Amino acid sequence: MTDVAGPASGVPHAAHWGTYTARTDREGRDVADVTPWSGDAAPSPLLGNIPGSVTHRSRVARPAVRRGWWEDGPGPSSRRGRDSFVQPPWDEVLDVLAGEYARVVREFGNSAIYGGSYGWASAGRFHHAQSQVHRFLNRLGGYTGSVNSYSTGASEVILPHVIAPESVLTQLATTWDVLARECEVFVCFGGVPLKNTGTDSGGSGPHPTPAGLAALQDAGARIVAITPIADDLGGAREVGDDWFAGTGRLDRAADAGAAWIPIRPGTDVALMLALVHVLDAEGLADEAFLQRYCVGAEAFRAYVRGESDGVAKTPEWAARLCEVPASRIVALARLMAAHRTTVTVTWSLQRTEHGEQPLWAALALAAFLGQIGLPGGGYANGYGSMNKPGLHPTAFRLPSLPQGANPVTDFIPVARVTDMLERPGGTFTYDGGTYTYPDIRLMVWAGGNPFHHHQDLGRLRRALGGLDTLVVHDPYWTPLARHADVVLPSTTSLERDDLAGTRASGRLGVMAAAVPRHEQARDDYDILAALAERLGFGEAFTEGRDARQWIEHLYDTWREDLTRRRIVPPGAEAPTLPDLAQVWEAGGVELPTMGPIVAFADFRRDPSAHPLPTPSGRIELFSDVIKGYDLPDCPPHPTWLEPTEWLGGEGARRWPLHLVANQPRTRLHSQLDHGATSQASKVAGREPIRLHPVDAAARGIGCGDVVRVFTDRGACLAGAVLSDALRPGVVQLSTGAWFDPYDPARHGPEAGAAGLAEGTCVHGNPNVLTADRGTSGLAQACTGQHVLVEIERWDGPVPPVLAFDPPV
Ligand code: PGD
Repeated sequence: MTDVAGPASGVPHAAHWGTYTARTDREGRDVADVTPWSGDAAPSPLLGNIPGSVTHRSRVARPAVRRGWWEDGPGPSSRRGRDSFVQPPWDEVLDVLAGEYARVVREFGNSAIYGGSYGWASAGRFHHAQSQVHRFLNRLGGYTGSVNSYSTGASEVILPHVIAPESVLTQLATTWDVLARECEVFVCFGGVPLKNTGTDSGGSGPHPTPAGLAALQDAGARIVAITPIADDLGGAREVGDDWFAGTGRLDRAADAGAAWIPIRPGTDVALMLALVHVLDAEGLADEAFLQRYCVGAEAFRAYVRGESDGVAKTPEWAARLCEVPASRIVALARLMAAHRTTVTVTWSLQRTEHGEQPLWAALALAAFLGQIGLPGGGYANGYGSMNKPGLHPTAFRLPSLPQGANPVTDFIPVARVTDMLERPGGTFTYDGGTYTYPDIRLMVWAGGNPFHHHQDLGRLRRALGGLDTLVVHDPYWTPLARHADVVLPSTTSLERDDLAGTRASGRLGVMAAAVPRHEQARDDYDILAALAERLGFGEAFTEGRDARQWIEHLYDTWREDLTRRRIVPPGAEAPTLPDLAQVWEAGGVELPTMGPIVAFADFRRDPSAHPLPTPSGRIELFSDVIKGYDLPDCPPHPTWLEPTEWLGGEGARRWPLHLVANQPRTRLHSQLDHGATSQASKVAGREPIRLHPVDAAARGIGCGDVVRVFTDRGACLAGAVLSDALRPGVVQLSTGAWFDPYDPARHGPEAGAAGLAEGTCVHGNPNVLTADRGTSGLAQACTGQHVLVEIERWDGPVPPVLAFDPPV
């Protein structure tokens, strides 16, 4: 494979956000510039974060151990995140850490190790950090793991009960070519935010979504973006009721465009129910579809009509909640019923309290329209949420590292991590079961950053204090690494060979090492192999292979399975694949992809021959299974449930602004926040927060001001940007600014003297504000998207951002 590139040469490489050629600097130690892959029509701007990232000052140069842990041994400590670090040699650190793994297993059992290690890490089929850790821990005898993701935690649990697994909805969504040809009305709850479509986990190839959406617009489809933020769909604008009131066939030339319905955040379910109410009341519901393809339509209809709870879900009822005029709701329902209509919901809507409901209510709406399974009509999930839905995927699985089996049965829904630490022995419900939180003593994290992804960071910080040991593998001094006891410097993907790929991209790409390893950084694989050796299962972990031999092994066995043994999905032909040397030479290999897809077409054609994988085999608008769970916060049919934090509730008197903490447009999550693209977006060195000019004026805030954003749970500083793309009362602060808690000793006492509380994130991380509560007792998923806040101009001394300055 690769010898590290010389200064002028470029090597093929890939990130979750795209395929590119990396050229190194004169010394060959860092990436000087990147050139997007020629096959990518819409390269992600996130590529701009890569140059300079390998040797950035925030790299972990050598192993580091928290002084208190090194000197006093493992145990609970309030010093995590505040202590200094020592830097013993690798071997010494590995010896002591292996001893600690052995101690915890001996004294408390394997379930006392939390190894969920949630996170995106970097692209790569072999060096995938989480897979490596799981393989290691399984060979150690197991660990407490996590289920589901922060991205789609609610979808992953509710959708299999009511239509199909989340992966089916996203992998096998109707493709953009079919939509452009057939779809007349595209109603998108959450819009189609193209900023998210640069990314897919594993290493994206082409990015066809912008062109797909443009083709739909060019074909004259009426696109309706229902979101508090207009630029969730580029070019969307507020329009009058007459825009929706077209009858007969749309005049594609005259009526094309995107309409913005600036809904009050968190109230989409009310709007969806009212749309169903109109369809039902006006005889526009497709009764034959409901009869043939659904169960539970009558119970759900009784709820919509108000027969079961005394409240009819009329447009007037909904208008009071979602602040969309009743006349507009009626016009939209009629428009949808008259045309080939797709209803789609972005993932962000389910990352809220009761996040199961918008998914289910949108499904019910699509079912009442009766177009599920028709080309260009029906129900979808996640257009605009990633570089996945609407693409032509490959039918073949990709090579991956075998992780082995985990003998420990304890687990948590991934976003319950703080609860678990706070309440060992306490119980929680999840998808119909009641489970007990284990007593965790050692936590290991590789390739993830809970100080980015988790909610209520103050609570998380306190909860981490109860551990005996926190181990973090990361290339960078992330906020999690700063809170760790043992920090192991990982290589970045640019320092190692690997293969990249996602099924949606239909490509397996080469990730060739571009530069040598930084300082004392090691591959996660080598670190874990060295620990495994010390713990007596080195051979079981490595199977006698080094990294290069593993990549060859994974590729060769995968190729053998597909080509010679012809283990391929039904209906797919075995592909022809070159050997690895040829793939390396070519920089990658294209895989055959599926043709145009119409989601649920087989089911529509013959629901008996192609039943859905739900208990009834049909779409469930009422679920007996969920009824049996008897959950107050997840009733057995789609239901409007008032969230704890929304602008129509009591809390809004004190916290009058609804903050949307969405995905950033300038980086992936918290990755490479120090990169050029991300840094260029900062305002006064902080994360930009967008406010409507009216809300800003009411608070005396001007563009570029530093503001303090606060709730009862915590506060952060951010840089103000005024924008009328937001509905008044709504503010937007993306996730991913590295958590930088104010500490007078580090940041200087002046801001504290002016009233800035310790722990305030001086950089603008919204997860100091968000509540750590699950979506419901069903999925217990992340609800970080929404929080009520207040904002004031910060006139005191502004502390420096120190998040990227290493603690040693
Ligand atoms: P990343 O910033 O991608 O965030 O949360 P996640 O933890 O995945 O973290 C990946 C880490 O991996 C980085 O620190 C990076 O340096 C490290 N890394 C990269 N390569 C390697 C490697 O080879 N080895 C090792 N050991 N480390 C590596 C993302 C999560 O956040 C997600 S998916 C979503 S969708 C959620 N969204 C929201 C939201 O909408 N709103 C809020 N408020 N909060 C959210 N959090 C969630």
